[in-house]
Amino acid sequence: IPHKTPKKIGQGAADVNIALSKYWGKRQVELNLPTNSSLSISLPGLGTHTKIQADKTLQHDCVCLNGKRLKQDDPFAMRLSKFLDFFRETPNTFFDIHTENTVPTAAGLASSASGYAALVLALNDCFDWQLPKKELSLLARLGSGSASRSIYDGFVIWHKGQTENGLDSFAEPIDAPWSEFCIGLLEIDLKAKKVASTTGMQQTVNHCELYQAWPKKAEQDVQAIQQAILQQDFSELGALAENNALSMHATMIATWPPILYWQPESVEAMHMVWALRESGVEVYFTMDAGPNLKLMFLQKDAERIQQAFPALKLIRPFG
Ligand code: 2P0
Repeated sequence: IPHKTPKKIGQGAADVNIALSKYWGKRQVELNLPTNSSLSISLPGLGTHTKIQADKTLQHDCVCLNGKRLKQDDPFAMRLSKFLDFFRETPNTFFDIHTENTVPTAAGLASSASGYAALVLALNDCFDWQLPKKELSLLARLGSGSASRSIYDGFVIWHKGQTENGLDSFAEPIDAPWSEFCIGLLEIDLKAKKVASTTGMQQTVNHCELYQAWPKKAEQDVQAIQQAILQQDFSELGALAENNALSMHATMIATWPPILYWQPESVEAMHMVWALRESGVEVYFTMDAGPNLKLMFLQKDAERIQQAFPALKLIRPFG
């Protein structure tokens, strides 16, 4: 990072993303280096907007989340301050941060992904670094792994990288807009999750025998899903993504103590998706570290799917 003095109020905005091939497990915790590559789709209009200003008169960082000033010992504020330690001009330069989420915080909709991506974009503006996106992605990764993917719109691959310093672990866009591709958000429960992703991942890596099989499968899925995107083969994409999500959840369930993010209503919704598919409507689901489902389908089937799930929030990533 070029050493520059912070100039002005910096601003940044980024969207959340949903992984079609998941990031689950770190080979190095401090730098958020993943055990496997992952592939996502960004959701326009759902995300985070952040403003940041360096202020030499402050005694500590001041964090406002959705208009509410957080206490210094709030876990969200502490995680943010730890990340900002990378960027202080002097150890006593603190920041005033205002961040607004248009997704519920910590409800399995990856607000940390859009949050750290927006923060890095705001820092880039504040310090006038003018960094290329690849480097912004790398910096966002240091805040939260999945944030590396939220630097871009559309389909995105985060390459796991191999080096110990992580300079080769960043995301890049896949240039393949697909106007018919739809995502539907099925909110089961928006309360904050009980097991944070970071904790869940480490518990799985350390206490699940099935996890051994995961990194190889994940790498194959990233490649196969990328092919399906490039060929616009929706059936292949949906099947691979649903299987990838269930395989990730299988490793969580098989860890000890077990981690099960699903609620009874999540399982009910899975059965409804499978029943719809059997009736000839092509719809697939994916799930993250929470009880909510994200459906994948094509625009031509949107009406049928909306009828089956009236509460569905429809998003057209390339609309
Ligand atoms: C993903 N998740 O690929 C996976 C699927 C959750 C399940 O990335 O510890 O908040 O900050 O690097 O990025 C959520 O994990 O974890 C996540 P940290 P992060 O979307």
